[in-house]
Amino acid sequence: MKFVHIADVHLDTPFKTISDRADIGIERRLEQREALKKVINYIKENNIEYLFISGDLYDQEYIRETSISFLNDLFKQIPNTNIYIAPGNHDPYLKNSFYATYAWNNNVKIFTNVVEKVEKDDVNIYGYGFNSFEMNDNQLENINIENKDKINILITHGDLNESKYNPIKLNELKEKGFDYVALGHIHKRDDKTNIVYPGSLISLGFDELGEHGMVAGEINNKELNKKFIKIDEREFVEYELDVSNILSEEELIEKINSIEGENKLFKIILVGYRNFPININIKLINKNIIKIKNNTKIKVEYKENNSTLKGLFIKKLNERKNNNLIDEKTYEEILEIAEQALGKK
Ligand SMILES: [Mn+2]
Repeated sequence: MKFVHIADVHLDTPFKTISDRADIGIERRLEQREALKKVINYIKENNIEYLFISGDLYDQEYIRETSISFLNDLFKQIPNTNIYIAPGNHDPYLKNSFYATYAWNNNVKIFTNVVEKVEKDDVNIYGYGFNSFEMNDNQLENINIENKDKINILITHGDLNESKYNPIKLNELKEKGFDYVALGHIHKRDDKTNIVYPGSLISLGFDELGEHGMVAGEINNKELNKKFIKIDEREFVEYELDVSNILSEEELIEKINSIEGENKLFKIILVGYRNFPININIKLINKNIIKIKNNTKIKVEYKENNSTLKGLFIKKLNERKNNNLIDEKTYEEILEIAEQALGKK
């Protein structure tokens, strides 16, 4: 049997915090839809019999019916594929959720928080999911493989660490003896041979670096073969830029705009000592750079000195800082303003 396993699509998530640019949300949501189309095309082209979706398919808070229809129309395009969904903590099977109320195509099976077993010719598929935003206990005690001769698969959304999200102990899960466990929840890909997190289908931000996609697998005579297939065209990349030798805002903007990488979305982290106040207008920056973080420090080029106005000022300022009358950040801001007002020397 051949399957595709995806998780953590988070359809309709707003992508609000990943960028300084206002238009990144709609752009990324378009890419989310493209990613889903790619999954469906792969299934069509390779006659995949099973699609496992291990939760967080959408964000309950933001999902719109139009997006559910988009999804269901894709599912209609693969009528010979059995689709199994185990709801997660972001898309729980609530009474008023689209899982419960929408007229899904008949090849779609949505699990609830009660363990169910679906029997197919050579495969038994077990699944359960969330029916609220938290699940403190797992359902493993309610699952026992009945027929070891068949291929046995478990689909769920959960955490292999202690948490409020269906915590499962890895050794207890291994003892159950599934041929494949299709997990979701952890957005970073994690492959423990036959217990697999495919990771989020597309990256949701700079805490999800690297490639993102799906797992395509095949189990024959109880032997598992699988591969990761990259689906997300984009890759989030963090890039550190030392500004210590950059002397003007123009030069800094030129340096930032020279950072290139095909299909990469950059977060630029400015480090080192700045020679001028940094406050870049994102409109002047190339589009593949979506966030700029300023971690630079002010360069102090003068010392305490009783004979100059600046030296005296620094002495007083240091006294205040040492007595905890001003914090580090305020201290740096004052220094920067002082340098502009009183000159470099
Ligand atoms: Mn998730």
